[in-house]
Amino acid sequence: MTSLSPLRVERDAAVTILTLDRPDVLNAFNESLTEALNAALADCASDAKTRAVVITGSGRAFSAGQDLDDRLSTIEKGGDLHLGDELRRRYHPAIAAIRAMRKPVIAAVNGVAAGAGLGLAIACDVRLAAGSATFRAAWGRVGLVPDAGSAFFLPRLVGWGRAFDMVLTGEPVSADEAVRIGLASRVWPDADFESRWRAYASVLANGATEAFALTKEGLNLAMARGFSEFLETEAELQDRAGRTGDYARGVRAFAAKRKPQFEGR
Ligand code: T3D
Repeated sequence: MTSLSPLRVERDAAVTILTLDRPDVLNAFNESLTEALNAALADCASDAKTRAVVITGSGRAFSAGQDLDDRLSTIEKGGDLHLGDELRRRYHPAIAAIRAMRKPVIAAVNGVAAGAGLGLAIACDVRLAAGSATFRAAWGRVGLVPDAGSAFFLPRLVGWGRAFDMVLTGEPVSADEAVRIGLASRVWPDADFESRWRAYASVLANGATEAFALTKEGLNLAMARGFSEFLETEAELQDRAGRTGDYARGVRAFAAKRKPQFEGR
């Protein structure tokens, strides 16, 4: 397997580790990162030697979601934004690949997971959190709707009311709180985090991989029926949100490091 920048791909015995590697922008997803992630997930699916996959981030973040600088430049040029198409082309294949992967996919959430970064984490089978990690349903702060499958998975993990609270306020959820509400399953101190997730992944990679695949198939059927149809609805909703003035106001405010003044449309 090759290492595709800006994604580091590492094999540790039967575990393949995918590290989102744009630390200067908190591993925000640009075109090449989503392309590399999709290619690496396809490799993991077809590689018989890979029996568990870990997704993590380099530096102090898991991922801050879509690269908003890329979106700002389109907005300032007066270009047409088709966020629904972006989701269909770049994010939905990754989320669908994780759900379809016939081996465990673990999110080792080493720092902040926001927007589509949170979506990626909650599409995984298990979330392991570093003590300093935070989970932010940040979409509302830039005038968007939850995406990368988040409106599907978040209420299933934390319940309807808590999901609404997270999405409407965008407030960070700490790692301890994430474990308490079922958003993550383990939290370990930052200093031990990497050794702990490596050990955890190794246990899963040495498990009954075919039985795990069948287990995942059953859980997908029990909890994720309707997921593919949902992704299309999500794309349509995000397309509409991406055409509002508030989205442009949100992205400009983020770039200027100030609070957005939304007008509600
Ligand atoms: O295709 C589509 O467009 C549709 C998909 C949309 C889904 C999305 O994911 S929309 C984006 C959702 N994400 C966000 O809104 C999060 C944006 N980031 C933040 O709110 C904050 O950065 C954090 C709360 C995550 C962390 O805050 P903090 O204070 O620890 O760090 P910071 O200073 O804000 O960020 C550090 C640097 O990373 C900074 O750059 P600088 O000033 O050092 O040059 C910042 O601009 C950059 N950065 C952080 N997030 C992004 C980013 N650059 C581009 N895009 C980002 N999402």
